[in-house]
Amino acid sequence: MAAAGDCYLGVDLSTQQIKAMAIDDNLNVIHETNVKFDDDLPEFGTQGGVHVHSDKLTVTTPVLLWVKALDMLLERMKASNFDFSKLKSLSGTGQQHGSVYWKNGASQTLKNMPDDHSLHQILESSFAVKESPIWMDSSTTEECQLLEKSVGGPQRLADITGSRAYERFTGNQIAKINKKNPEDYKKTERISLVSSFVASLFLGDYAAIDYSDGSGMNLMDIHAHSWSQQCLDACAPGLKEKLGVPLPSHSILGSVSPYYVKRFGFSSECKVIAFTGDNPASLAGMRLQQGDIAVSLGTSDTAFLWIQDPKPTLEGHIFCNPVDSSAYMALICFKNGSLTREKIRDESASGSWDEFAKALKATCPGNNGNLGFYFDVMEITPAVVGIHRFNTRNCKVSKFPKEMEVRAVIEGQMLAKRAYAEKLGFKVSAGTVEECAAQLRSDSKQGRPHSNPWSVFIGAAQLLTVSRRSASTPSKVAKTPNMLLECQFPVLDEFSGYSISTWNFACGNEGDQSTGYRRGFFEPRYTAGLQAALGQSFGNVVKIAPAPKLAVTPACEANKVYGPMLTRYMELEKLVQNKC
Ligand code: XUL
Repeated sequence: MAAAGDCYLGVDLSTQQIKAMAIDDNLNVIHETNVKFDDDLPEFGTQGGVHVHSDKLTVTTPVLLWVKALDMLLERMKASNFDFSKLKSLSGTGQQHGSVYWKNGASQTLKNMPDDHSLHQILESSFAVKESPIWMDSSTTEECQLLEKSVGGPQRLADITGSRAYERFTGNQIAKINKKNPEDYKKTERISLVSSFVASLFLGDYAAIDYSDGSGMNLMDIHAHSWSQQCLDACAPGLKEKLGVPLPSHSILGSVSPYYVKRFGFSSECKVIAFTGDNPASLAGMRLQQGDIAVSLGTSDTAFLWIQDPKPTLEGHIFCNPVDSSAYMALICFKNGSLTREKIRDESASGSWDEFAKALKATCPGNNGNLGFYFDVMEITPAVVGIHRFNTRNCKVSKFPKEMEVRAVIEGQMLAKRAYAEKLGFKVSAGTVEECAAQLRSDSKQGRPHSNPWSVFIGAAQLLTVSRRSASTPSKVAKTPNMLLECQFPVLDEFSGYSISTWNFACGNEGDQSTGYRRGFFEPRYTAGLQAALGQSFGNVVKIAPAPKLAVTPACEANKVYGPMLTRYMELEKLVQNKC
């Protein structure tokens, strides 16, 4: 039973910052804090939260930066008089694929943390690998080839794990560490994902990897929900023991470590619920249902959807679903997201989102046939690097005028999302635009989430047609839980590196695994907490969240422009791929 004043904590460890948000039983966000890695922990010398190595392919973050960031986060909460004793449970999310290598003996250190020391002091020598590989790394091409070969090819690997081999996927990262630094691998007693690493810090013990984030490793059999021995063997010896047994994403892992009880005043009853990946958490928090699609704009952009029958292909990924362990989600990840948009903002719009929005307004959908691919770093979807601009005659040009450049980056990014989602089987049918608008209106009246997957892509046009903003102010609109339309288009000028995250909020009904948890919802800058009475299912939990609101009416003419442009975009993409 919920008691007066109970609250729930969500923690998100993303690429550039760590954030915490607490909600109460009435959905009120009662606390928010963050620590920005570059600004608050300059001693680690990161840029955008990462170290890009001289090969330009290896990308890491010092694991002790993350530990120190958690110290700082909790100290900030304490300094602002946050009452930790009211926390009934906590959970969280992490950037996907990144890995942490706990040194032999670290488990004992975790179990006996002295409360008069910071986590950073206690864990200073607990890691076998000091620089954790993260999702931006693309240095493991060789390991990927070996893994695919060892299981019978890329499609076979996708059939087992949901994805062909990807450089950033954890199994390939582990294989690289085992190959390049075998001593470090030998010294490792446990490997965590970023999500299960933060859970471990709270638990004072190794936390299980959850099914959903575990699907981003090229190691898990997504049908059996267990490690694939064939994949493990291909990556490194003795890996099963180092990974522990994966669990459903809503598992209650135990109570918070006594360290937090003594140092910060947590209740010793406060439960730690499995943490998961940022994208799976976004799927949950946005209340996606089958037939929906969402786009998250962050350091990486992602498009994701709920699916029942997974049919893994060579593009995109299938992950276990974080809400329903018998279902799945598909995800497409684009590495050149907000940093690329910001770069163009700085170069072509005087560093101002207002100027950026004006430039969009000043140009027309389709950009008069000018189109661009903006891959500052090696892209994931597709694997291409460089900036490639084409004029209306499909000739490569080295420069666009500033306003055209602004539109080209946005149109290029949105067309890619639509193109790859269509490759996963989505279709825009005749009349979708009109249906979409009507549907959204009636959905919001009925209080159920949006249901037309194409709203967002049809809206590629809408995104660009800034003048067609709804009358609502962006902040008002974006307070609703579905960021899909709300954030995607109207607040374009506010995108400055936020990722959308959702956090699990647990409650203590251990007798009922399927229902004993809560989830909280978080979106950039605007937060809305979700909660429910103890023991309710996820569906019930999210029912009481505010209904989505229509933010933008898709422009009917948009599809006429972007339909043909999409075909052209894919043809030019082939050209760009072959030249790279
Ligand atoms: C998804 C991916 C990124 C990270 C960013 O596969 O690599 O979206 O999760 O945090």
